[in-house]
Amino acid sequence: MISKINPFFITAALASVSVSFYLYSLFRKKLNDKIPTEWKKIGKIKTLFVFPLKSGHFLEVDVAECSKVGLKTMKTSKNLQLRDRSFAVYGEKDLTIKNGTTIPSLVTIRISIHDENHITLDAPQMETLYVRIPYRRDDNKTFIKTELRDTMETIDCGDEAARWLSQKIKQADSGYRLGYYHANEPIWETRYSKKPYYYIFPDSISGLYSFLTSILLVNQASVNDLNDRAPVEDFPAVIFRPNIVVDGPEPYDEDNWKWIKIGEDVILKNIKNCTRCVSTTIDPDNGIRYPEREPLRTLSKYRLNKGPEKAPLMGIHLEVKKTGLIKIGDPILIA
Ligand SMILES: *[C@@H]1O[C@H](CO)[C@@H](O)[C@H](O)[C@H]1NC(C)=O
Ligand SMILES: *[C@@H]1O[C@H](CO)[C@@H](O)[C@H](O)[C@H]1NC(C)=O
Ligand SMILES: CC(=O)N[C@H]1CO[C@H](CO)[C@@H](O)[C@@H]1O
Repeated sequence: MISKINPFFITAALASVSVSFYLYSLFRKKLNDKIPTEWKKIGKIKTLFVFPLKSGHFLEVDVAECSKVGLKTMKTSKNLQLRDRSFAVYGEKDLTIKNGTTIPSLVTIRISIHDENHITLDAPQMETLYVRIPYRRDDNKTFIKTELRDTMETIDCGDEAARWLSQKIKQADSGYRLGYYHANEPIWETRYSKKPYYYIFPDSISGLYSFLTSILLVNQASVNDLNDRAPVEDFPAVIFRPNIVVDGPEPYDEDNWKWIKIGEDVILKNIKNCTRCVSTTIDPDNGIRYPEREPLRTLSKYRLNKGPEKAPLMGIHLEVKKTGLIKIGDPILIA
């Protein structure tokens, strides 16, 4: 009986089943992605941070533009805007992006605006350096390796910046270089992830040289709860390197928010909880590690992730679904 069935028939049936299944899963995905219409107010924006340099010092702002690739400082008379994690230090030889885990002193390096073509590099015990923002047409592109992705383009900022950074980091004339991501014309090369549990995340969620998504949000109540449990010090929320700090809800409420709306325009989607590493144990004012691996040690005692990554959790990674301006005091709504 079976042998009488035309094999073409079987193939066609199988193909139509898989096509329907594929369409169904696309539909499911679309459903999950539908922006809700009912919102509940849970708090307001307490602080906003931009980190122009990956793992570098923070810039506290009152207002920011929330773009697809993260926060951007407002246009001033100097006509230059700084984007979150648009600069990164990379190794001259290994062409690998550096972070606070291996170089804690990065946290003391400040990037600010000098004029419309120049940024300022500042750090304790260092003379201020003015660096021209390199143009992409300078034909000075390099590919650097990042934590989760194979390669990303960077535009090198020149030898003077490289010497200054190498002096600051290891009192040498070379070794480290400054890279810049020209996000006004984003170019996502091979930004796929090397870790299986990040593999499903598309390019559209990514920030520039940020670890994963374009926005990290931290709830002040969760930081307060951690401080209540920690044996010493009052750790500031900024050590978790958030872009948005929320004032209002109960500790760890943020774990369950699916969608976040800020003010009238900006809509963000919760992508994943944030697993924390030792770069959260560095004092942002001097780059010195807090004693006893705190506050990570305390956090590990009660907030260890049960997922594939064994690390304590603080904050959530967000994708920007709708862009716009955000400012301190703006209401935060969730769905
Ligand atoms: C920091 O850099 C180290 C060494 O390259 C890497 O193993 C680690 O995953 C990075 N961590 C983060 C959070 O970027
Ligand atoms: C964090 O996310 C992981 C999946 O990556 C999940 O297994 C875990 O339950 C989440 N933890 C909390 C507290 O939401
Ligand atoms: C003008 C400029 O920034 N030139 C730099 C381009 O990048 C290389 C290294 O990748 C540097 O050596 C140049 O100084």
